[in-house]
Amino acid sequence: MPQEDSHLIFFDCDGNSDDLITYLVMRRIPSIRLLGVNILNADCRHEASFEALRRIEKVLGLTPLPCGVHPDEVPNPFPELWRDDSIRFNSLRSLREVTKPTERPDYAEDLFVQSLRRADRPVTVICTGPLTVIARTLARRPRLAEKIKELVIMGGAIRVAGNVTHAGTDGTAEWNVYADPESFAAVLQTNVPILLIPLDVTNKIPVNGRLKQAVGELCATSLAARICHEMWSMQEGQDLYLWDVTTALALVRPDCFLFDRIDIAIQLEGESLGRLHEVPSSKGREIECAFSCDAEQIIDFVLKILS
Ligand code: AGV
Ligand code: CA
Repeated sequence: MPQEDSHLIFFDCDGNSDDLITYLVMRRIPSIRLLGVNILNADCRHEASFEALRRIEKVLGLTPLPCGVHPDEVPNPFPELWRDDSIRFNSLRSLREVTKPTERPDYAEDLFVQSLRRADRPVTVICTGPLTVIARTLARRPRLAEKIKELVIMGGAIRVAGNVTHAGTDGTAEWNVYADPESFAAVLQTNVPILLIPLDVTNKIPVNGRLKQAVGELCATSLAARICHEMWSMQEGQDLYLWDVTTALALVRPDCFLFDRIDIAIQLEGESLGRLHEVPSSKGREIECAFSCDAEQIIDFVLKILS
């Protein structure tokens, strides 16, 4: 594929299994040119996820890509138990044999700024965690917005229930938005094009028995499949979906999704903190939003990439 036709991508994630599997999947898609990856200390322990990412590269024989971390805590932290899973990734059978990285990661904001500046054309940013680093970068260097082609964001629950069920919340918000609502709001204030992949879509792709079995069958011949399978087995009993993988695929397989242009607003206080509201046209921030997807086709595509 000629270079101009490839997707030039920066990956901004927060280091849970789904984020790392998204990284692994993207590195196996020929039309994706990945410039670098940032890991936010949100749904993980950033040192542990950085280590796991380097181990994944090593096991799969991939050249290490520039990687940054953002060590600050987000305003509304993710559950400790979910975050600790990232420590356990490093002792999975497929990952524990390779040595841990000796180099230090970059600072997320520095890496993001450099990657955008050096890019020969505007970059698509795939965001699968809170928007902390994106918001800070754009606040300090608003002109860099011109180097962002689009933000493809996993977040929000528009016409369905949310997944934040903390005491004091009413269950309408989604975790990535809830964890740092002010950053999400700040990004809505910019004029960077946004493509949102909310729970409305990702609810259709649960990591269920059928998907686990299909990936399990690939394990005999695919190390990539083994890494995924081991992560999911370790997180057995958690209510997992292919949230972040689906988000990356909205870019390379738009044919599998139904999109709509809508206006949204974000709730910044009260028990619906972090809720995204769909508001009448021109009353909010216009975005492109996916509302539905062809789950069969998406799963088939993921299985092909992992095989
Ligand atoms: O809300 C979905 C986001 C995605 O970016 N994350 C997980 C995905 O990486 C938060 C989340 C919701 N439920 C979770 C999550 C669970 N049961 N375990 C870990 N993280
Ligand atoms: Ca995530």
